Amino acid sequence: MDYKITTEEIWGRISRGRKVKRLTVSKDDLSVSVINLGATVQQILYRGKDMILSFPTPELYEKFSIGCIGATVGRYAGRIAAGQFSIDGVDYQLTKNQNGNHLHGGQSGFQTKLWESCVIDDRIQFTLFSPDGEEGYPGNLNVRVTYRITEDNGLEIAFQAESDRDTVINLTNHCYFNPNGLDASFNKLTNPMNHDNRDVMLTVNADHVMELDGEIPTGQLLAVEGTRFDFRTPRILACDTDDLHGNYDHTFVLNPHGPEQPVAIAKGLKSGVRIEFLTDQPGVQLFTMGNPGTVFALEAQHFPDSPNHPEFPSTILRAGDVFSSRTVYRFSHE
Ligand code: FUC
Repeated sequence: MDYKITTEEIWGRISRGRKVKRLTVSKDDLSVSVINLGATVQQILYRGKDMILSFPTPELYEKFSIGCIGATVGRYAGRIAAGQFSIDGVDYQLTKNQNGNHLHGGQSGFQTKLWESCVIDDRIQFTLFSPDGEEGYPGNLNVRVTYRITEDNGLEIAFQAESDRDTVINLTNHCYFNPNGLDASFNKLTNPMNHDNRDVMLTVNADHVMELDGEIPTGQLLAVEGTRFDFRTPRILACDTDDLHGNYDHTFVLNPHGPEQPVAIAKGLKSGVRIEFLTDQPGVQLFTMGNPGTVFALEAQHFPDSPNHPEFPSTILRAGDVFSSRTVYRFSHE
């Protein structure tokens, strides 16, 4: 095996003197650094180029945890309307942490936690215990996130979770990409001239996006045909700087696909780098950020507010069952 765990270091400290660990794994053209704060992907270097947005210190990850930069988001990634749902007639009230709704697991979502880490062969594994009642969720929950570099320059992310009571779960990774490469400092974002998604072509294998009422899905699906959501053939990912609504924060309903079939492809026109997204999840949330749309997240996950939409694939995790999902970011070059 020619992979290498090249570094395992104490990267710095956050509040209450807590230490943040950083681990790096390298193989072929890919080098990936992860930190135990939020089980976060802190850096992806492909052929020496930075593919994701990152902060240079752990303090910044703690301070701006709202952006979930590179992080593992949970228990429920995305929104749950009014923070309410029921399972088998039992009502639950979650914390309402955004515009009267529950977002990304609440104030103390998984992205804010210090996870336990260990190295198993060529994998880096993070584990977290979330107690019964945390943020209003039922069940003592054990979560595992495992990172591995595949044989073909992919970063594989495997999620697993188990609860001792029936609960809901929706886990995702929240990397912000630009296949043309980013400077390894968030500060560069303040200069809009630095990066531009006009140089990024995106393809998403989805005939529909979710209709929204405010920020919450109505349950209706909208055909992408003839809209700015039609990424079924490669389309420039850019937002119109004159239009505040030019950014994306929308759920794409993925067309049926096999686990080894990319659901989305992003191509950097300047760099010739291609990122293929593979997942077993039913949707991706496209979220663009910066001016103009400097970086984008494609969060592979279940649909927002699924616990209140019986017509959506279920996000219920039954006591004793194992939740598992897998997402891969695969890099190649022209
Ligand atoms: C996405 C969005 C949210 C939020 C977050 C950081 O999941 O749906 O609106 O801003 O990312």
